[in-house]
Amino acid sequence: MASALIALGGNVGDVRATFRRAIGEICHSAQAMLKARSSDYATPPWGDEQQARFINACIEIETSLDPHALLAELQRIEQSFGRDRQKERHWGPRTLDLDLIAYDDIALRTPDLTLPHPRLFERAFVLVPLAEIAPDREVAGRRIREALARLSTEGIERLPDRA
Ligand code: PH2
Ligand code: MG
Ligand code: MG
Repeated sequence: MASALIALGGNVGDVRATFRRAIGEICHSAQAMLKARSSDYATPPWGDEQQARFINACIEIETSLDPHALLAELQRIEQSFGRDRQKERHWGPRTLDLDLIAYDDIALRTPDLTLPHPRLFERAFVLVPLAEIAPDREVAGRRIREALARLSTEGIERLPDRA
């Protein structure tokens, strides 16, 4: 079994309900066990600022799928929640985004998958939830909590748990 870190994001629809269902689906279909789940966070839109704020969260799973099989499964789940890559704009609004951030200590670069995620260290909306569940994990030789300390977390708000 391998440990995978997955970032969740979205800003269309009832994103928190989508997260809950998507996490169930990931565990079911990715032959995975949920090891940790962060809180949900409201975050200012990054990249394209003319859109609604996002909800973001991170999970850690243990999975027996290899990285490419896991990615395919995550993309299938995105589609089942209404994602259509043909119609959306880069960094634009979306119902559900599932990004594979890290998979054990594997480093790889292929056309469809780079590990660890190449923009992790620029994105407080990923590092804040990740630091909640894995502050001491090292990714690409950097400790998550130390990477986060270099970024502004302005506008990021932890949301209270939902019943
Ligand atoms: N995802 C994007 C573009 N911008 N901004 C925030 N705050 N959170 C996201 O998940 C996000 C984003 C496209 O994937
Ligand atoms: Mg993304
Ligand atoms: Mg994505």
